[in-house]
Amino acid sequence: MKSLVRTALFTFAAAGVAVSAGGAAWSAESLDDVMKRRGLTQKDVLAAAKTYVPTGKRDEFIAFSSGGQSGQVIVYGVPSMRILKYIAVFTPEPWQGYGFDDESKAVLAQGRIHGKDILFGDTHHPAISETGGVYDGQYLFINDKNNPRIAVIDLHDFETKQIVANPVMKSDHGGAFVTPDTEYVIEASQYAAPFENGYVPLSQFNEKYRGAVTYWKFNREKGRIEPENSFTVELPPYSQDLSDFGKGPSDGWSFTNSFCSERYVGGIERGRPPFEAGCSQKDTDFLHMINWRKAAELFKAGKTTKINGHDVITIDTAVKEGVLFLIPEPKSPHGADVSPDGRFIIVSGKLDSHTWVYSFEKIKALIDAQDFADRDPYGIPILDLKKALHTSVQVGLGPLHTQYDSKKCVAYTSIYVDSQVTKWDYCEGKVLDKISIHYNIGHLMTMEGDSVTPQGKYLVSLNKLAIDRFNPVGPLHPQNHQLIDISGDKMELLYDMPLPLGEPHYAVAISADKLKPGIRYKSGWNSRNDERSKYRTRPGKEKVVREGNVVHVYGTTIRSHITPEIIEVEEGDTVSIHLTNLERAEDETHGFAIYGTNVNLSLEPGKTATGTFKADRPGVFPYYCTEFCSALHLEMQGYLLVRPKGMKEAAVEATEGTVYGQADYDKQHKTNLETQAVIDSVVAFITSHNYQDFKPVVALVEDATDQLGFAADARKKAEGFAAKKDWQNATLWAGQWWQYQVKAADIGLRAKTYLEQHGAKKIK
Ligand code: CUK
Ligand code: CUA
Repeated sequence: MKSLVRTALFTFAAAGVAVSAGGAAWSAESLDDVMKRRGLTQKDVLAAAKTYVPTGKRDEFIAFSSGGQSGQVIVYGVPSMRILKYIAVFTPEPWQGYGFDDESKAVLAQGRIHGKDILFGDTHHPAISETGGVYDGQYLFINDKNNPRIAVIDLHDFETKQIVANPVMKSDHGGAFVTPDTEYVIEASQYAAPFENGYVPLSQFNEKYRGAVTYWKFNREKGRIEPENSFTVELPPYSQDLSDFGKGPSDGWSFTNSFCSERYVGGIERGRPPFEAGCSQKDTDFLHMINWRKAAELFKAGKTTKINGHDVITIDTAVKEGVLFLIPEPKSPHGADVSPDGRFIIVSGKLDSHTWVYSFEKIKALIDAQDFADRDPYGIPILDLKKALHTSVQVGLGPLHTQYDSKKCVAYTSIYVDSQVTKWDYCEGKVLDKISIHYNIGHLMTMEGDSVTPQGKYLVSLNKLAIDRFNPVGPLHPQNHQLIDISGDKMELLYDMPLPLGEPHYAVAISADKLKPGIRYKSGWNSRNDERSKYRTRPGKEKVVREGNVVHVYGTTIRSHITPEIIEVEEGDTVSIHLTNLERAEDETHGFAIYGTNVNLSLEPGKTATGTFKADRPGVFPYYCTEFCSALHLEMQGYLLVRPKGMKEAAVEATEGTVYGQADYDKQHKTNLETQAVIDSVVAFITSHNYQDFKPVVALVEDATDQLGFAADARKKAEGFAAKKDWQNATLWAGQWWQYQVKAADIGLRAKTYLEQHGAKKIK
């Protein structure tokens, strides 16, 4: 056994040798050789050098991409395009225990529609919280188009905390976007539908079907949306689409476009021309402009109508109070993107080849002068397009979305039909550059491109098709995110990243140094409601409490055991297993899964999570830790025994598989003392160096100290039993003592290696 620790030491030493041998092999082949062997051009190598992030190094930006139909959010680094995480949002995700523990099930339950669990979401547009128009890296919001909902993700732990279901909409699209100080999150409906939940025939489309924009109030301190302080502005049934909030001079306003202001209702199966024909007849649709600050005052003044328990400002009130205006926009528009300085709103027409740049200054002057060209059938004032326009630019066929550069007046627009990105100047109204992408770009994103301070440098094109870009994997292709260098005058394509998780509509990216996620929870934390769990359990306080038919198990996990290791219940009981991970060490997550129950917990350091299920049949149900957490991970196990109904409780008494005597104890005891000598030598090395200057090592030393504390406890027990000549217990506890020693040694060696590799200095 001693040799195991020794072997570990030698393995580390041997690894050191292997690294330098590898270094020699590296230099044996020149860059030219590799380029020849792999058929790489100078340009390829340059692109590789611009995106490669060496091992141990990190990315400059972090992107949050919608996961489309997966209902998740994908997190990746830029420029390496390495995927870091899938955040579970609207869909169960077992690795994070999302939808498999009670705490996260409670979050998913908030997203029920008419009481029904909705375990799928069509995520579209993520938005990062802002302070003064600048990304602050605290929260992320994303909408679900199919079931109109908004989710709140806390970037302190990258977990979904809240889902709010829209009380009046039946679908959404124009969300999530935030006000410059994140007071509100916007959600605009897509397909017009009656606000009420009953049946309304399509013959009443114009009268009863409605569009809407909901302003969800966000409480930053609590990190939650407040539905009771949120309101909706009723809109005509125009198929509202993308939205954006104003900033700077346009702060206080929001903009939402639309694409079927014809209000056409199809019915191809009844011989009527389909939606697509009827929804693209007119040359223009409408950009909706809403004075949300004034609307918020109307809400506060009670000038709302309650629908489904939610406050709605009717079209009539909105018109009368002067908070709602329309302005024509090009055919079937898509995208409504406010410039970083807030002076312009850029809209593209999918069936037009122009981007249209509206001047907010002109819009405001027209509204102030009550200079309206017309009114729509619902009485909403319509502004004159020509009078409100700053310029329009021919950017290519099928322009969609626009993003901004750090360079003044420079914008990038995705060109769907031509499969291009067009770089252009929206002040001067001229095209600067074009680059082809593969294929059919939807959204595009620049670094911090939605904020008042875009960072430039990179652009990611989110493509709808991948066709021939990647190794084939069947008829369903991955999506393709292409990384483009925008630091120079000409755009340069750097990298293709396949995304195998649904259609990512939109993404946002933030400077990595603005994100400061924690590495552990306060002990006993319910991470989903951000409170100490009432089920938290301290070491030594594990217990089983029966409340009628419900058996509560208050347990703990720590390398490498789950307490309790044997749970006995009766058939028909409901079993609620609450586990607290006692670890403080970074990345020491334990999992917990139990046969045939659909329970899987992810217990990050400090977290308390609960798995509840009905023990509806007698039997034997092994459980274990699902994260490879330590050398004795496989031994991190236990048994749930479900006795047949009415059977008398059997004393939990195991027959010994192996019987130990004094010789076994003495042998183990000797090993432990030798192991201690090895540990002491590692400790001596660490403490004789300036380890306190290395944060990761300080954390490792803390962890090792914990383990040595447990070792001391186990030693006391072993020696206690030995004194009573109970060699069975003495030997087993001596074995446990050794387990803790091995863990301490493993951690100590990691610390030692780190110090050696990072040039720690010997101190006197
Ligand atoms: S959208 Cu425009 S390409 Cu934002 Cu749902 Cu997909
Ligand atoms: Cu804990 Cu494996």
